Amino acid sequence: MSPFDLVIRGGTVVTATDLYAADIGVRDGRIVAIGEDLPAGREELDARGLLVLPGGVDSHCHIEQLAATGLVNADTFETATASAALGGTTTVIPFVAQHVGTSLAAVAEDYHRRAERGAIVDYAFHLILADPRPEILKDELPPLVRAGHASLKVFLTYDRLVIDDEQLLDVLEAARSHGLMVCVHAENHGMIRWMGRRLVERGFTHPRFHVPSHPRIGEVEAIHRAIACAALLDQPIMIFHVSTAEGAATIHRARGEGRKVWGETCTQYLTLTSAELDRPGIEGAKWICSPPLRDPADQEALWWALEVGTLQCVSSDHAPYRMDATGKLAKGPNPSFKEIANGMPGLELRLPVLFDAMVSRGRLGLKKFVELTATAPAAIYGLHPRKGTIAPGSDADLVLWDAERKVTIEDAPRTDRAGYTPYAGRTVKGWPRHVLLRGRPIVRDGTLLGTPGEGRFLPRRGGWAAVPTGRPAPEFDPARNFGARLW
Ligand code: DUC
Ligand code: ZN
Ligand code: ZN
Repeated sequence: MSPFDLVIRGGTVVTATDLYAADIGVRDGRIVAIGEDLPAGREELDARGLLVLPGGVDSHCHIEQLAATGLVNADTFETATASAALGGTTTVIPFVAQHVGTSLAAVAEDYHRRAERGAIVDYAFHLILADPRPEILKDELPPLVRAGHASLKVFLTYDRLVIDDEQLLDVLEAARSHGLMVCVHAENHGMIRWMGRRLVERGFTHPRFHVPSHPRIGEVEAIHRAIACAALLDQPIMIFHVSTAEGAATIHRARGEGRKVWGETCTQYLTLTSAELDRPGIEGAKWICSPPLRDPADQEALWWALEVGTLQCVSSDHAPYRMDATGKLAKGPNPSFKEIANGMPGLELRLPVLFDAMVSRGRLGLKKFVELTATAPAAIYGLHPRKGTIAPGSDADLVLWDAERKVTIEDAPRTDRAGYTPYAGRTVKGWPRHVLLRGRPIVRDGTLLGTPGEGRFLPRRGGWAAVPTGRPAPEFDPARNFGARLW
């Protein structure tokens, strides 16, 4: 009788710290052995010529989420997590999205129900607090923490989601008392409204004007304010989707001062620029997201911030809307940029596009790729070592990755329901071939085998993890200047 249900044989194992040839033995969905020439398993998977990576952890994606505008993302838990699986992601952290006047507990129950039915990969949730009134924080939050929720999200912009500084402090205080991480969408609401109104009044309505309507300094101001509020209470925070060099520099300085602040950017901010929005007609709407895509100089600064540990995660911020009346064009065929839903699909292509930019093109290398896309998000959000690494005892969530395969990305059909991808036409090198979730193949040779309902909720304990902060960060060096507009 074999000691293993499955042996993955002959691959090159990659973790955030190591790269070596080994077989992996799996039993009851977990890794139980890593070594040379393991005995035969009941089943075998040939990994020769392939990298064996931990399944991706996408710690920021919007799935089947009702926006404050009344629109729902184009996909469902089934289609979104199918696209995650096909792209090598085996854990997602989407949102339970409270709106003003609603009960957080009831909303959480609703998202749980839909995820239980549809999810093909494992999942946790961040709880969005749009209405952190006392009874929500005092009565509804504690049972949710006991049920395994360990992170919150707040918005410093967006009508009907924005909270003010006092509310932010209330949330930070509640988070502190339960040991929760607080994730922040950090942009200055007043600046965005003021700029947007003036641009539209003057007839600047084309999608390209979305970019100046979210001023760079507005990101800096809000990041700084969030860090200051968190520092007042000594509460850890995560700044989501950092888009500018100055935003990264703000986090860099705060970390240098010992603040408990972490930072994330997304594949699109590293690989696309605001030039995408500058297309004829309404086409640029496909690339409208917030914060907006920025400049090549920002990309350089973000890569640098990832390299030195100022930012720790690269997520997708998957938020797909179709280019029709159900999504981007809900306000008519020729809307102003203010009327276009924010967001783009990204769950499926987060890893392939990033692998190409980061590993195939020789930027930060394989181990760092694993760290940013799996290990660090798992650690920061309390899922490590069950998720995000390859080690005895970890879930056998594994991606057998073909580092040589070249793929030219096409618009459609893709598994998510956006109907387009922001990366169409790009040729990338490196693509997932097989994907295992707890030892079961959910993708084999690029074909989806996973079934809806197979994904499991991952309860987490409050008490944010002792997160590896990486190498001591060097001084931020304005002389490198990353192009131009530091301030
Ligand atoms: N911005 C967000 O804050 N959320 C979803 C998508 C987007 O563009
Ligand atoms: Zn956001
Ligand atoms: Zn988001």
